[in-house]
Amino acid sequence: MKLYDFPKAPNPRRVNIFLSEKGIEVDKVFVDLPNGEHLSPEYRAKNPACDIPMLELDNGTCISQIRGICRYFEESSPNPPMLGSTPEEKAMVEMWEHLAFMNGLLAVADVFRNTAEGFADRAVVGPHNYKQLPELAERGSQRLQHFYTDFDQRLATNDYLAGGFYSLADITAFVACDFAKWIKEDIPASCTNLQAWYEKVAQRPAVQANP
Ligand SMILES: N[C@@H](CCC(=O)N[C@@H](CS)C(=O)NCC(=O)O)C(=O)O
Repeated sequence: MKLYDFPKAPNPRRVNIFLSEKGIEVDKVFVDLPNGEHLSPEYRAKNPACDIPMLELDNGTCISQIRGICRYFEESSPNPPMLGSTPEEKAMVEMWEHLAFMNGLLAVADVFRNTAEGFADRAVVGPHNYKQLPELAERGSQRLQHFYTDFDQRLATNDYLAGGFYSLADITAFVACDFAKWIKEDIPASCTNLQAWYEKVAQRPAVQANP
């Protein structure tokens, strides 16, 4: 089994933290993202979505998308559970992980990818080229501020995003907060619940092992 990885990027980091939480070690294949190795015919043949991370099983099956990869490991190594244990917990993890990805990580990505010079024709991850749209960067910035205030509110009455237990939802939201530092839009001082949660998650050995 091999995990195709570029550890500096936010999305692969989500899987690397998840695996560290579970104590799972996997052989890694470094993919040179800045030089476009993920767009090469060889990589594309394995993963037509042309993104990273991607898990290749020993039988040749290739799994992309972090939810797919994490689901594989959750089913094959259930402890500690990172996607919830009961039907209700599992649903809450799905819900908050999706919100964290959509409203947090993708909001930052909209700012970053629609402004950074290196992404001139690569404003959207994937096999197709899209030009940058400055309005999307502006909107991404607004959406990020709402992500901060909405998640701050959730954490006013919950220890973690899905409830009283730590999960992939927290990993995705935490990585989104760190990714926002790339665009210099850190957690606002007024979001005290979110800040306290951030500091608590930052202490976890699995997070520290994947800076
Ligand atoms: N929806 C994907 C997101 C993966 C993703 O966006 N990965 C980025 C790295 S952070 C990537 O592959 N970028 C390739 C590119 O910029 O062309 C998932 O859940 O796995």
